[in-house]
Amino acid sequence: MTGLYIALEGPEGAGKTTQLQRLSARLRSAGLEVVETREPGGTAVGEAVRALLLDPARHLSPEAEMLLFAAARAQLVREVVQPALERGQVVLSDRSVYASLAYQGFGRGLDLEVIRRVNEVATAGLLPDLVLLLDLPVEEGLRRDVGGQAADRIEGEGVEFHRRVREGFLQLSREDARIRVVPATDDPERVEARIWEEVRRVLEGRGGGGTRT
Ligand code: T5A
Repeated sequence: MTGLYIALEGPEGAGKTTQLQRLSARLRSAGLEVVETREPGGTAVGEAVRALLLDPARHLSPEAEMLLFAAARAQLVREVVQPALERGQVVLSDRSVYASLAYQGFGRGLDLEVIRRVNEVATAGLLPDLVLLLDLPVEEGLRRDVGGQAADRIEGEGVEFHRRVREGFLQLSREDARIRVVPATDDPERVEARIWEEVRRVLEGRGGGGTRT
């Protein structure tokens, strides 16, 4: 595979969607072909699963939740991510398998090794080449995210849950060199510039796309 697989991660309201659009524009200006996607979602099946996962009226067990995220991911990898990487395109994904480790692992308390094994099947061992972890205090992210809309099922978890998720992401970043922490409290222009530095470094120093575990 010759493409490049980049995921944006972070606690709620970190600015992933905003920055994904800005990064996409920069990459296109540099002459690269970009495929934008999101998790859960990005395919017809994945979007249906997303609606189920985020519906505040549903009560899902942590195990069912983890498996549904993995099911949506399995469809996305085969239908969108792998084909785009094979075409040599850049895949920009709003979230990835790392969200399952942070939310279902650190947040819900499921065993990280079990999540890894399930997702090994879901992703066929494909991991992002680069994970941009937009980090900010949980309270600030939740404040930004409100925007007059009702919280989805996961957003609506208590602040302690979201603190465990943030700490989980930071712990993962200390153990995994593909995760780069980008402070997300600055204004969007500064965050964008910082992200571009990270991506340019990877573009300059790399060969093939997507990393097999
Ligand atoms: N999930 C997901 C799991 O539990 N397990 C998994 O495996 C996966 C894949 C859906 C939920 O599913 C969970 C995580 C989530 O709870 P999501 O759609 O990514 O995932 O949900 P959110 O994280 O809530 O994403 P949001 O779209 O709400 O937030 P973003 O994308 O991080 O932030 P964005 O860009 O929409 O910005 C939010 C607000 O802040 C402003 C924006 O204008 C907007 O109003 N903003 C800034 N304000 C000030 N300074 C900046 N630098 C700003 N950047 C953006």
